[in-house]
Amino acid sequence: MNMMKSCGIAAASAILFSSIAMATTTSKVVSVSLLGEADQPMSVKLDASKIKAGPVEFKVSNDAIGTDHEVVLVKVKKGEHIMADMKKHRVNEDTLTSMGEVGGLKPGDTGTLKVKLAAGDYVLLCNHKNHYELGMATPFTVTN
Ligand SMILES: [Cu+2]
Repeated sequence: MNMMKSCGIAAASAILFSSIAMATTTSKVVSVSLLGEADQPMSVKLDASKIKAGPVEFKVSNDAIGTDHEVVLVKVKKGEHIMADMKKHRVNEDTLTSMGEVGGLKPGDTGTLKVKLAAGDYVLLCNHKNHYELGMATPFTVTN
């Protein structure tokens, strides 16, 4: 009887321990690939475009051959399209809700952006001159 009881406690504490361990390691990883050369189509490619709310780690890699890139994570309203400033050929970051960025990536460089995201719609974009207009943006959705 006593044996049974202590086994039960051991099992319960094992479950408790594993759920604590999980809580500290459940940061989801999303790979972000930045692609494109000057005057050619450019893109931000993700290995997951939808995740559940919580901590996220964006592992960003500039996979271009000879062009610097960056990535900015922006919170948007559902269905919102960010317009570029046609004179500056960039989006105006002052009017956007930035959640963070990995800037100044030379070709081959990598960087990480760690954030905690609530459910909603986001966009990952590169705001180097002309890059947004050349296609460097992709939607990202966080669900409950
Ligand atoms: Cu770029």
